Amino acid sequence: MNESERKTYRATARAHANVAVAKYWGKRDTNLNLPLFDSVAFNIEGLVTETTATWNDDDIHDALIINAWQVPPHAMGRIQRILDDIRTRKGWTKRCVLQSHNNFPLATGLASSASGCAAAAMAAAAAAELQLDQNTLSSIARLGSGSAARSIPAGWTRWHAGSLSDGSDAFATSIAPPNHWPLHVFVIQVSDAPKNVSSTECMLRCQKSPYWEAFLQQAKKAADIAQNAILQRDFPALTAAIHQNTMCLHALTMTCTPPVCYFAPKTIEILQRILRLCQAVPVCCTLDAGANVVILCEDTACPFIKNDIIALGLPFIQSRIGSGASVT
Ligand code: 2P0
Repeated sequence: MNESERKTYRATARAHANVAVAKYWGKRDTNLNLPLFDSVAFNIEGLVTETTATWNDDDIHDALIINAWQVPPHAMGRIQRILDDIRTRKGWTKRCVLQSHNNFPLATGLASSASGCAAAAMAAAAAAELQLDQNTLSSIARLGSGSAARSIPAGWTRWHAGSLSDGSDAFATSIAPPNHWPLHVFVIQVSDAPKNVSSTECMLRCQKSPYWEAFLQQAKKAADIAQNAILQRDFPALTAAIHQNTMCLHALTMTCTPPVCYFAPKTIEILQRILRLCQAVPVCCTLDAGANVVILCEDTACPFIKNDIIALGLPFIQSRIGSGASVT
């Protein structure tokens, strides 16, 4: 082995969780995580995964350690697809150790798989000294978890469903930078328990719901509607779009077999309070596949959020629209 092959290939990257205002829910290809339609999301500055990737010739398996917990081999599938892609581009047989730290609970609908796979893709590619453009990195992150494609670009993002069977046109791009619209983001942690049905599994079940076709019709229009509201900084339009899209998604999960209800009692209490508040002040909310609630609001609504929502005493994070993934 020559000297250059012995050198350490290591890099660290960070990525933020993202939450969709027009949701991804359904795949045209399950292996490549290719979506059926476009989705639109924003990154959350305060929810971060930081990952260090080290490529070496000594290990016989790839490894992922999250917050000091070693992920068992049978659960490595998602991350394996990312590392296999990078290995193929390099023509390497090296293995990769990923050491990852999240500053928020895993698998609670806070998109830890999105920030995790985005940080892993960026760190592993940088450690391998690959010069990849943002679209390619977004496609590689997508192999681990569909929504991770949206944690690569900055601010408000759109994940293009694309039409090619190899997925090379199914990446996310930024539609507006973080400072385009200085909204506040509150993440209310209703539960830190892992969700009992994964998004991947629930998406599959939902395609047999009697409401699937109706959902699909709404979801295919949702990205354009949300993008227009964001570009025009039109809060009432964003509120209407995000609430309709969120409710359509959860109505759908509740009508699959067996049904999935991601709400906890406190989720409904917060939802009802926000639905009341939003008639008077610029605030709206959404939920992903979990019990936690993500609230967006303008400055003038912050005191109302503190009085009506934060007063419930649940753990929360107050943040802003986040930046894209970066090598640190
Ligand atoms: C989204 N979610 O747009 C939607 C809304 C949850 C609810 O993308 O199977 O973990 O790995 O591609 O990315 C969560 O799904 O699913 C998700 P896979 P992923 O954010």
